Amino acid sequence: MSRAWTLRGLIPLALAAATAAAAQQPDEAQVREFIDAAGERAGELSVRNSRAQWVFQNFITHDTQLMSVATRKALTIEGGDNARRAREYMAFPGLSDRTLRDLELIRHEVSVPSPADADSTTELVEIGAELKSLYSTGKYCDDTGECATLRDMELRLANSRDPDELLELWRGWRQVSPPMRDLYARQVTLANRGARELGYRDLGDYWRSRYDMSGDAFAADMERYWQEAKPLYDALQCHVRDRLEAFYGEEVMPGDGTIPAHLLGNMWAQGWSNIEDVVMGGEYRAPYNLTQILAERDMDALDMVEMAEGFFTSLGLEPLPDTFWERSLFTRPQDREVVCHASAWNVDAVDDLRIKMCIQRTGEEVRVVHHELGHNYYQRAYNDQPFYYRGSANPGFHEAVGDAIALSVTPDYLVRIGLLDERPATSDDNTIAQLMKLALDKVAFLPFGYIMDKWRWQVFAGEVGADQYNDAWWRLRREYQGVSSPAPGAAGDFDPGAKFHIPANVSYSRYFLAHLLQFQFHRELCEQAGFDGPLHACSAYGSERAGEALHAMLGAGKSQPWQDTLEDFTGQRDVDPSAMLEYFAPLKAWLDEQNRGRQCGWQGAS
Ligand code: X8Z
Ligand code: ZN
Repeated sequence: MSRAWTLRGLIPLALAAATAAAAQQPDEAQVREFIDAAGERAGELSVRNSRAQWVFQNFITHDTQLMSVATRKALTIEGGDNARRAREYMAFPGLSDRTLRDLELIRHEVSVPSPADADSTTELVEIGAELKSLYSTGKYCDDTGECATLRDMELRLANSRDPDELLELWRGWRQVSPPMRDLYARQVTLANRGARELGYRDLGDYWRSRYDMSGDAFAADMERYWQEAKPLYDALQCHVRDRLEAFYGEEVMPGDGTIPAHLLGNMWAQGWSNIEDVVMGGEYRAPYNLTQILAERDMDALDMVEMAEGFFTSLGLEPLPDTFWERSLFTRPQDREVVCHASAWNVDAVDDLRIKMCIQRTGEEVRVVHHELGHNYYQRAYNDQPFYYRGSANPGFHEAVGDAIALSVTPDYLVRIGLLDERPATSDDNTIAQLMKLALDKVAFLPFGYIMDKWRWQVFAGEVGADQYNDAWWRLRREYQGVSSPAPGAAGDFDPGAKFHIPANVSYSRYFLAHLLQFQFHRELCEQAGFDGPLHACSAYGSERAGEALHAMLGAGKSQPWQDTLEDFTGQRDVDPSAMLEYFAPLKAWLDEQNRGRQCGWQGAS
């Protein structure tokens, strides 16, 4: 089946014929002219919007919010017009495969498409900015009137082992989201209309359709990847549940096999490494503790960023520009409201690279810093591509690069950069502890990474109305994660809104894919580096050969289907959970041993 046929096949035939009849048959050259001009205009508006968003997100006030709405609106209108036009052109016969693919990219340029009328666009964009503001300025004030930011609460939730305090923090943060619920529902209505005007069933169908295959094929692939990784997750869930019960006692556990969400050391129960001590007890020690090393060496946020940059330059990539250090935000300012959720920018789309983070001195944050620099290095590598190819091969690639690099943060690497004085002795015990620490983040994340969009797919398809948002959310949490709500919900609760990417409208399948892809990337980087040994012991640090292969992949941007880019880099054409399974194989064997005789599984499991 040719790609041209496939792309055209995405548009219902009757509709395509009607659209084609309404416009004049353009020739290839005219369509290419449109593509270039659209890229030029959208490129300009996008830089203007980046500047306004940067100011808004670094300085949240009434006025900066309005300024950000103005530029986002201009971009949404331009993007929407281009997308609708692209769709019309796609209905004509005779266009080359490349042109059809470019039109498809234009059709997907706006992440939250608006209906064509100006009032709807204004309303949609205003809702978007308001949701972001509500989330980012949200605080929880306790009975004594003391107020805490999300960052403060996350830190306490990571370290406290008092179930009452954990429950208060968990419930406290969920007070920010009920005011978002009706705004969110209205946004769903508007964005669905926008998606339909572009030829999709709803916004979920639109989001799923940007992976160089039909949206339905993508949904089936996501499920297939999940099924492949699930036995590893299930083994981890069973062991962690058992250890939590041993630690907190039966009265804190629900008794149905699920884990209450407030006990996992993370505000959303998406990564569990903060309760490593509870899970591993005193018996097994990881060979090093990065949080402790950072404290002992008195490293600050800047040192952590320099450490991450040093990894990329060791691969032969260019240092970050001076402006990166001048313009980035590394720590939370005390005197103003900012969006603290970490992000990476290329404001002028050339090399005005920046990150915006409220860095805390923990090992977990070292990973996030690498994650963000992965975005920056990607953005710079594809900056000379035409506008519509400036992006990652698929959204998962962008999220996987920095994480793949951080997988190379091994004890050997820490010795090489002088953060450990000597290589810790390796034993079976500390290998298991090292793998467990990582699995508590990477493996535990998988079902969460999956359900964030599964929930939205249901919502966007109209299967779940606003008054069922919370119930549908907890059904998925239970079914896939085996995690349950620790407190009965109240009418109007909107727990999904307490997670950044829901109010910020960032699709989340990208992170699920990235958690699998990063192990494939790591495996390839290690191969290029000539490493011979178990995957978890490899660091590609210092390998220019690995760096070259990586840079070639980054530089391709989205100039070709992601399957081709993945094949060029790794020789594989599909996301392959086996790389992650290989990495954690010793841990899986150990977990199976631990779980022998335990009753695993939970009520409501899929
Ligand atoms: O949002 C992020 C990055 C920015 S793109 C910090 N991540 C997801 C999250 O925090 O929920 C990285 C992993 C998952
Ligand atoms: Zn990211």
